[in-house]
Amino acid sequence: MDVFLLHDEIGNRTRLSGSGSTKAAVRLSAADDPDLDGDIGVIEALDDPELKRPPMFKVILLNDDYTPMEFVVHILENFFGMNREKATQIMLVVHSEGSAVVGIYPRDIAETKSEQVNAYAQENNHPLVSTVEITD
Ligand code: TYC
Repeated sequence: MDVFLLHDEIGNRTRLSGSGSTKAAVRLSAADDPDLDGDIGVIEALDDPELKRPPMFKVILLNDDYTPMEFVVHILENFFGMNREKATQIMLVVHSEGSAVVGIYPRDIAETKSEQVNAYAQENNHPLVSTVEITD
């Protein structure tokens, strides 16, 4: 349930329920207060504490001395949807910096991708490893 604040012209604030996220002008009726009949108030939607965004997780690719560059590019194309140019650029970042974030996903997807990459590298006898970390 969303919560709203109704601001009337004399500074009173009333909590209301409803949905939406923008402010709206409302014409106050005599039922609210005869003195304010016809006046304009403003409804402000508050953040709903029950609707927090889920945490997101980074998949991080680690450098090593043995995995062929072309295999890393293949991984980035096939598991992370990068085109050849982007995959090559990110592979070179991992190679020179030691690691790079290659995707950000909800926890289950990040963990599944990381596990799939690690299993695929092992099947192909390469030491390539990815890890998962929560975003800041
Ligand atoms: N450092 C590897 C090499 O020189 C290439 C490499 C890049 C390996 C990225 C892993 O995640 C990696 N062949």
